[in-house]
Amino acid sequence: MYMDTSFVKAMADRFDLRGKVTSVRDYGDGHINDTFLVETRDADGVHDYILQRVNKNVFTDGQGLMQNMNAVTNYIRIALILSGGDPVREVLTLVPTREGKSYLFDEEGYVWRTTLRISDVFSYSVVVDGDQLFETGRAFGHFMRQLDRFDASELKETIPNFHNTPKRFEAFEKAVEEDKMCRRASVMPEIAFAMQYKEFAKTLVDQLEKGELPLRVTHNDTKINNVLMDKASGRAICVIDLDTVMPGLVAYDFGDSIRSGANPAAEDERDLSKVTMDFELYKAFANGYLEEAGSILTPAERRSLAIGAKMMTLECGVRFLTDYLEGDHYFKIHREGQNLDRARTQFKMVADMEKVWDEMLKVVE
Ligand code: ADP
Ligand code: GN1
Ligand code: MG
Repeated sequence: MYMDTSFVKAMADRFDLRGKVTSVRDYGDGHINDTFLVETRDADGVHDYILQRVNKNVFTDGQGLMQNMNAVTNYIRIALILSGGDPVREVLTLVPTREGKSYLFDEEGYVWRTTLRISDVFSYSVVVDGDQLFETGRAFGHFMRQLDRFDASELKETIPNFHNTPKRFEAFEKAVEEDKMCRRASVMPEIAFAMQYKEFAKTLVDQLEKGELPLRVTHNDTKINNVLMDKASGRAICVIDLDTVMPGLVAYDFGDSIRSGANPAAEDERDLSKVTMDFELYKAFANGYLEEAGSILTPAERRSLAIGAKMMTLECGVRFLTDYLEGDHYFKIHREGQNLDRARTQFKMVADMEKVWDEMLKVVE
């Protein structure tokens, strides 16, 4: 989304940054928020910050969201200090506004916030080998364990029913029925593919309702680019994008990383012959995740990880297709048909998972 540079600079100026703002530029490739890299300068040199405008259509309770982010980052920071970790590089640090608040609202009601930019890092949008995904798995497993004793009742549900897959199907069926953009006829095979999974979609929420799976504090948006990696060592150092940290199932976190990481092609790749669910990458992620979090999971939760992989991939495909049918108002697009291409890659991965389903279960059990 285009935003006037002088406006973004003025927003940056409202935070208590070191020195004078010298530049702002678009940053990152998230589908939801608007992210900017801000550079400032003072007598000590150049300083970098990450400024974000939170998407108010997606996150309707900006205040609750920022309370969550404050609570979670403060909790992790204390744990890092007590355990000899690095509280500057291993957790996000919110920079206060000039009035001492941790965020501000602009005139249109958008939340703006600033974090210290963690330096000398990179993130993967696709991985090329298992070691990279093992590291990502370790990072998200570690994050879940860090929050194991965090009081979940402190957290607002920033997006209600975020991973309630049956509800996602309801929204999908409504979009199919309404066909606002007259796109339905062109996506009949994709609609049919998704509809085969309507029963399966209930699996995790049913298990949760029956008490077979525990609610924990989970990240819920464990796309692989939400882990920052240290340039020097290649090791994962910080989990970011904390807007959806709330009570959830471990299957969601495990699953969304497989969705985004076990495919060696891009999320919007048009050549589906390049898109696969790479079983070696799946195993690598599972090994990293379980190394960190395995000891606290119940047997039912372990089994649920594979289900989560299929569920999150299916759910995300359904969400992309819903958005395509509704006119692309949720996920940012950079070209026509991008959400449809995204849906197709997800469904291709689900189809691939069916071929190795028993092996997928075995790895996590
Ligand atoms: P979105 O919700 O839109 O995905 P993110 O919070 O993930 O937004 O931020 C977008 C990108 O900006 C990330 O993928 C990461 O590359 C970068 N980023 C965000 N915060 C920081 C930070 N504090 N330090 C360094 N890079 C960051
Ligand atoms: C969005 O913000 P980002 O790009 O990390 C979305 C996720 C999807 C993902 C698909 C709040 O994540 O749920 O899995 O796109 N985040 C939200 O790429 O809806
Ligand atoms: Mg992100």
